[in-house]
Amino acid sequence: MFQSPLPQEYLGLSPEVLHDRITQARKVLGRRLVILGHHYQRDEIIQYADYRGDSYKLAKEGAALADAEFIIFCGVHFMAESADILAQPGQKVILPNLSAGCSMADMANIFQVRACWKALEKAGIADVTVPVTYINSAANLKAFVGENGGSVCTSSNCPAVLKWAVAQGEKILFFPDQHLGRNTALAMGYTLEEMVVWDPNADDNFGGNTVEALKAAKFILWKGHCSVHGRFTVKQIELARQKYPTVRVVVHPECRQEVVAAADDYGSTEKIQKLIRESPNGSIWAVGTEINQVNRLAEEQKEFDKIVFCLDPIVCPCSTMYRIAPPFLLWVLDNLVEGNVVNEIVVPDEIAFDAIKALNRMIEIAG
Ligand code: CIZ
Ligand code: SF4
Repeated sequence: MFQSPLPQEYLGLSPEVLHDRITQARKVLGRRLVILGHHYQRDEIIQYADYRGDSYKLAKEGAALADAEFIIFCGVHFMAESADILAQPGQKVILPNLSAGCSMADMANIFQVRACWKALEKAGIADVTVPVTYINSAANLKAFVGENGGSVCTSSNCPAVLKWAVAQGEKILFFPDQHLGRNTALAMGYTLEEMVVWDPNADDNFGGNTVEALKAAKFILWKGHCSVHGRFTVKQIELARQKYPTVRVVVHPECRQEVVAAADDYGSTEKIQKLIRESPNGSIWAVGTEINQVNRLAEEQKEFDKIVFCLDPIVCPCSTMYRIAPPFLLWVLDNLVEGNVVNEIVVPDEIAFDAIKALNRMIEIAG
């Protein structure tokens, strides 16, 4: 989405002035406001978060705070959309910078997904296929899934959702992240031979597959990926093990299959945090996820003599998360103080109607 430039007065403010003014505006707004911060946000933003978490936990937390009129979501666009869908009537969800998107979510759009579904219909397999979308997707894809009997999943509950899905139909169409789909299906005991990749940019009408291959597959995995998690390699894991023989390696399931296989464990941001926090004093952790979360865990766990470091020696922030910068936060807050709501994320009712079905299905399956 397009973000217009910030007014001149917000450019060049010192970190101290930004901090004072943000703090003051939050005081003025009091309990009318809640600020949510995703684990991948930088320290200069996360310090203001009333709640921290993954996208789903934050969306639920915002909605549970019925007295909060304004929810400022410091995260990326699809997260603010989910928060709006789950919000109470009257709550307004605000994304401080509209250009904070997610490159993975952008790898599947509704036209491509509809075209894929049409091809599955042509192949005679759409009616036995259950669509599952990762929460990292636009609201209209969640609506598509809701309309077609499928479910949303997160990186925490993907195994439970896929287990449900295989009981519902013969095949799963999983988008937009091929890696989360593949890693989870492999952990469930399925083999690579039972999976095909759907390339939305293929020259043919069948995502680069033959109709026979689509008919034979159990999982049709959308060719999408996360550019941050795609950076982690098996080589980095080997180097970490050489340097620290007792290291435990944990990576996110958006990493490639061979990286997940070479790690000791894998999981969502919430799981990574839990594993490290609950490990014995003195543990050493190499982590394959976004750098801001890893650095914060490293800092927090120092007092327990734990060493926590990122597998990628070249710093790898999520560049779209990074677009939520303090001047943008101050600008939306100042506007709220003056009675203006800027950057509100509103999912149209006709989309929210079906998207909520897919989100509620996930909640029924996985809580
Ligand atoms: O759902 C989220 O917040 C994402 C994108 C990742 C995770 O593992 O929590
Ligand atoms: Fe999207 Fe990857 Fe950034 Fe997560 S880390 S918001 S999947 S680009």
